[in-house]
Amino acid sequence: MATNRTFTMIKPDGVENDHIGAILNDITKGGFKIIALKYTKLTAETAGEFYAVHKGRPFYNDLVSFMSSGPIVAAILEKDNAVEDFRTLIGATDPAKADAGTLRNKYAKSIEANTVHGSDSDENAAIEGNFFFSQFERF
Ligand code: FUP
Repeated sequence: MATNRTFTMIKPDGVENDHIGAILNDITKGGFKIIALKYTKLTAETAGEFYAVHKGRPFYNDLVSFMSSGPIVAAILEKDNAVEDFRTLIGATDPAKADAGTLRNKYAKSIEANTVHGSDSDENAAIEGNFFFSQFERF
C-alpha cells in the first residue's frame, strides 16, 4: 500500500546555492505538505550512518565528506503515494539524466552534489524521518 509520507533533504549544494526557498516552493506546488522541517548540519559520523547502506561503494567516502560539508534542510512530506511521487519530482540520481522540470534537472550540478534526497521506500522514509526528527517533532 502506498504510504502518505516521505523524507527529504536539501543537500549542502542546494543550501549553499540559495535554493532552499525555490525548492520548498516546488515541493509544495507539487502537492506535498511539509509536516516537519529542520535546518541542521550532519557530521561525518552522522552522514556515514545515514548512508551506511552505501558503505564499501567507491563513492561512499566522498559522499560522506560532501554531505557533512555544510548545512542541510531535512523535512518530512505528506501526500498520497508520497515516496513514488517525490522520486518523480526530484528526477534521476544523475542530474544529467534527470527529466526536464525535475528538481535535480533544475538545481543540481553533479551526481554527488545532486541537491535533493528522496527516500526510496516506505520503510526507509520512516527510518530516515526518525533519524532527524524526535517523536515530538513528527506530529
Ligand atoms: P538516490 O536514491 O537517487 O539518492 O541515489 P542513491 O541512493 O543510489 O545514491 C545516494 C547518493 O549517493 C546520491 F544521491 C549521490 C551519491 N552517489 C554518488 O555520488 N555516485 C554514484 O555513482 C551514485 C550515488
